[in-house]
Amino acid sequence: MSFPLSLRHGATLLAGLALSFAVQAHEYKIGELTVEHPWARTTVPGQPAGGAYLNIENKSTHSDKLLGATSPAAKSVEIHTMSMDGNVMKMREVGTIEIKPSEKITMQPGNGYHIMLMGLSQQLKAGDKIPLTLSFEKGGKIDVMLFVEDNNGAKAMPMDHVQH
Ligand SMILES: [Cu+2]
Repeated sequence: MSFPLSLRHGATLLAGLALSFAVQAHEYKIGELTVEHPWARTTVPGQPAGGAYLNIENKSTHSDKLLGATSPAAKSVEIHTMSMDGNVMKMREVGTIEIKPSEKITMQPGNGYHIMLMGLSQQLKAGDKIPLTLSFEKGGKIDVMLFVEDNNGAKAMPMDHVQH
């Protein structure tokens, strides 16, 4: 499923991202996989879904695959991608992400991959820490903590994932 998203909002989100990286950084290593700075955007009261972002680096000589994720804070967790289709930004569920040897996957609001927390059981507030378990084909399960961070983009488009 996809729906149009204005470019102007994408630019606002990127500005928010730059700020959030300056605030905090944390990372997790399992084997040759490194998960950097998992974080989630704040949500407004009643918002059913939220976006989460992290970077995954594969330092091994073989490919691995992110198969999915779970969180006690969400009914389900999906992996999505956003891309440009002419002047329109579209998003769709991708299911899995392959990470090739020496490749680094970066997630950010407004472009490329992101993680969707569907059916949130709570409002995500700045400063909250939300557990997330990532499942990799070869690397197995990695437990990380999403740091909930406020950013201007979250306020600019609070409903962006409601229509999935
Ligand atoms: Cu999405």
